[in-house]
Amino acid sequence: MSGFSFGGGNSSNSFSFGAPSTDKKDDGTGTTTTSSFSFGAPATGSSSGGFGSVSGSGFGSSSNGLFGSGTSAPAFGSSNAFGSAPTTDNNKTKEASSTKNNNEEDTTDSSSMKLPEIHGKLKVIDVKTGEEDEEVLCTVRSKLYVFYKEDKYGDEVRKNLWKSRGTGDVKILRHKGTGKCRLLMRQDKVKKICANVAIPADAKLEREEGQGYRITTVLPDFDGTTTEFRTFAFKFKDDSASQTFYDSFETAKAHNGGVQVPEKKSTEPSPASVTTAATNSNNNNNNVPATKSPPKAVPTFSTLREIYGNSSQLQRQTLRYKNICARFRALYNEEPEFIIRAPGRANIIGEHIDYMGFSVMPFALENDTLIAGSTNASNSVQLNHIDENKFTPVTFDAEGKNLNVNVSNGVQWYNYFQCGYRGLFDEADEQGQSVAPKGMNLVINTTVPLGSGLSSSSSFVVCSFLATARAHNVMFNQQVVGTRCQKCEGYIGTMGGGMDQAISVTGEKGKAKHVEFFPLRTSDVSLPSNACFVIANSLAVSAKAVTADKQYNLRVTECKLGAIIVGKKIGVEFSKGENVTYRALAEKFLKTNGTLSIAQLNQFEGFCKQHLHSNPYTQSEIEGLIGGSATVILDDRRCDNVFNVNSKFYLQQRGVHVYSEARRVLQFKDVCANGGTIQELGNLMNESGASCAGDFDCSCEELDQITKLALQNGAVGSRLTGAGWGGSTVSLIDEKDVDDFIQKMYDSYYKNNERAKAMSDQKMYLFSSAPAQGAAVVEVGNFLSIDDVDINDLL
Ligand code: NG1
Repeated sequence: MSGFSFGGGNSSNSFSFGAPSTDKKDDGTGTTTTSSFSFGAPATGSSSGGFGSVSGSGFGSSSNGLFGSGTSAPAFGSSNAFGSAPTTDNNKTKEASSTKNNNEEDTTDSSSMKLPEIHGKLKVIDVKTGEEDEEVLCTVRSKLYVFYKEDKYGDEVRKNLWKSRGTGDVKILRHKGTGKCRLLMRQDKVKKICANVAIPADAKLEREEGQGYRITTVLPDFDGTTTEFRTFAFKFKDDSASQTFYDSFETAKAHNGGVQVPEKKSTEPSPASVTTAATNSNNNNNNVPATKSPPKAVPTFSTLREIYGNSSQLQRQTLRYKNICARFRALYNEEPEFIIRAPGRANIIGEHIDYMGFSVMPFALENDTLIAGSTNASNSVQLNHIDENKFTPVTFDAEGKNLNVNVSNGVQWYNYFQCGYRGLFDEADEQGQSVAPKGMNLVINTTVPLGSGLSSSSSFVVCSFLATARAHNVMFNQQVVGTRCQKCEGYIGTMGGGMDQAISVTGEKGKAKHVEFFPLRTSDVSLPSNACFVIANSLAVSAKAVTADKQYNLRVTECKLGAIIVGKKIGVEFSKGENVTYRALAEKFLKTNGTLSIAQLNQFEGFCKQHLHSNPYTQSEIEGLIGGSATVILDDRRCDNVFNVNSKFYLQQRGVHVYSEARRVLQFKDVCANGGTIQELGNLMNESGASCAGDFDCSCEELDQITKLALQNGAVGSRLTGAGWGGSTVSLIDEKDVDDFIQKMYDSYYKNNERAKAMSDQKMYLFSSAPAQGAAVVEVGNFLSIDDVDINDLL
């Protein structure tokens, strides 16, 4: 069994394991791979909570829930998907003979054991204890396999096979003292530790969706005498479980930062090639290797300057923070324990493709939601908004994961808070952390204009998640928060992707982000130095939660149906419960899970034109083509509502938009990476806008007018941003022209606009914005000591 070996005897390559255990010698025992097993773990929490039809008023722009629909994963069947699994009598004999040994091993106290030096190349481990000194980053049910290039059974030499190590709880543990993380899996049947491995900082997880939620990775495995890199495969019950594992693994890598995997010396085939022949070719068109940021912690700041810079806004922001503290004091007769802020966003390019799995390019705005809070001794969560005339105060029981986000009588403003609140408990639960719900006192304030397409809803959900987390003394990294908030915002009833929550959490000052999904990850985008963005709100309110059935959710549904039908034509099937996306369609067909190239996206745009007609489809035609009830196949109550109120479905146009827009995002990224001009970027934005207004039909008269005026007034590119049907535009301007541009836009659109006249603050509808800081905890103590502003000067 060759694998990877450690290079160089240099101690800088050393890394730490958790406690080694004597029972982890890899002999393939402890398991026979019979074809059935069940997952005892409770279902994840992302699915419950009603998705009633959405109506009513409230917090303007709405939300999402790509995974949140209670997707029931197909049960794990046989292990055949993993290629040749050992089911021979030989195996059974081995298992039987090893059981006693395993049980003995199980009683071994591993807490004082140390990993010995290995060939002088590794240091003695610094994680010297057992699980009691480690916090659990996640516990997920999994089936585990290890890849063998060669394995001998009697005279039989078998090559390239996966051996099962059984089913059990896989945990990622972080040592409380050293912060180092390891992965541990204990097999159910014989309670044997079947994996105990370090997680190097550059370990890679390969996800193989459509392969039974399988994740493969190469990790250093200590078998009692030697350490070798081995290829592991984890198979989870569904996407959600594999996502949880993925997120925690990435967190662990970040914690173990600085530990490098030595150079590989083996030519061991990739696990994908063994069983699926999938080649993860480098088909990313971007010549510059993307530097993916590892997941980071949500930052804590003690001064507002760190968040808002030295902008002219600093004084206003200071007053605003003082105001929220003063209100808190007046309401609850105490100081807040914390303040959380989470921003809205503008999307530069990549519209209506996040929920189809494709990457987008947004940036965080300075406009944000604030929540000041503390815990209370009662069992009630008290919500007060600064603008209490518009947002009536509300109190609800601290029910944690049992809270039902009830939107059956229309979406109410506080439902968004409840999404984030519930999301925190869902996440903790899924990660195996028990968090007892506490009562909370809270005050909310926002400067993200509602219904403006700038994601006021997600900034509120993210802020609520973090406030609840902070109050309960738990915290997750940015990637986990972004991913979870995408899911939990789905309790509102719209089927959104994860763009808004992702950028609200990961935003950084001065940086636009290329955001990719499944799993969520971001990389920085360097824009040309003269690029400047101006946000112009059409002032046509885009209340997406209210109109979801006829607009946002209809589009998501049209895309899913188009993907199923094109799939039927080209021989790609989706299974029940699978998240149907245009990206998954292409990846299944191409047998890849890498970034799709521009050529591949063009190919699939062509498939949409070829296999879908441009006339609208009816429900019955669709059902004839997909071979059954659309509502049953899509398996999502929110789609049922779509079918109840729509009779025409424009599948070709939506598919063409999605693939062409995904392509434009890659082109935009390439232009930035190659030092291109703002005019080139502007052209792509204009094409995107035309595709949104045309093929995707998500514009409106006001948005069309404003983009036209923007181009006349000096923008090099202008398009609607966010979901559309109202809301805002984003325009790209040469920095030197910005003041002139804003003046011209004011004169040509807002000066005589009645809605604008009714608003005192131009910054709520027309403003330039550089990429701003993402969500953060603000140290209240420091803030409260600021006395140099008069509280009577409040905003
Ligand atoms: P807004 O405009 O914030 O409602 C929505 C979705 C995004 C994305 C865009 C269109 C939510 C919370 N946000 O944004 O995920 O799909 O539309 O690109 O649903």
